[in-house]
Amino acid sequence: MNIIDYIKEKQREILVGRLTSDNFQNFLSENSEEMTSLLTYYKCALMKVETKFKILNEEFSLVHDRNPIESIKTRIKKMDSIVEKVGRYGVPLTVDSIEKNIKDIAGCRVICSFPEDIYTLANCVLDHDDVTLVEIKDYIKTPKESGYRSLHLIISIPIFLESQRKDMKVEIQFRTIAMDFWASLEHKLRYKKGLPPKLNEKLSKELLECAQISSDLDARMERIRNQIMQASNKQ
Ligand code: 0O2
Repeated sequence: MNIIDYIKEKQREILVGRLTSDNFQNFLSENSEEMTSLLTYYKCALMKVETKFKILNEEFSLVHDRNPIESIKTRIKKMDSIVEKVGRYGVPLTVDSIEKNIKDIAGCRVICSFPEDIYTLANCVLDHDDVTLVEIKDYIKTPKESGYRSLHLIISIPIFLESQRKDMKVEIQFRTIAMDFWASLEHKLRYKKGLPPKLNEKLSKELLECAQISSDLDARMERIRNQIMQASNKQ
């Protein structure tokens, strides 16, 4: 970790500590019911999104005789991460502001077999008439400085409650197995405290190289897959 990242990390820790200790405690005790409802709505939206991908996977299996999805993981963002983002974005710590400004409270990670599957599935889900695209970040076409690769979509999807409709935002991260393998290890390093800065820098560089190697491997495996498919179509 370089000195600027180190300072940013410390500022973040102080900010989270400050928010967690005073404002945050008050906020939670005054809004626990509303926050619980909001998080439940996100959970419902996640259930809908996960089902969409399960259906698409089944249909692919039926029509194309293969499953493009290796696994699906869902999560609701932890309260301290929500508060950290509220602080970092400098937005008010209120339930409405959290719902408006923090777009990744509900997260769905779709792990695909091949890079092409990512775009096929993303386009399929965006074609659904109950899905609205809010934001797209393509870290596959333009990887992050760290080497991170993934396609992030923020979508809005309605949930129908007893007497109202609510449009909820869900972040979908599409990755291949190789991208996910890389991101998990890099995530561990990023949150590993107390590593000497020089070692951290060396490992970050090495991980950047690994990101390129795994991207090359993804492309190579996809080429092999395409050749197998072409050959079996000719038979
Ligand atoms: P959590 O709750 O642990 O999942 P931000 O830049 O944070 O203000 P945004 O749009 O959320 O706003 O950022 P970004 O970078 O588009 O997406 C954040 C999420 O992508 C992260 O979640 C990670 O899951 C993943 N991610 C982004 N960059 C990296 C990276 O360099 N390495 C790894 N391993 N994952 C990355 P959080 O924020 O960790 O939250």
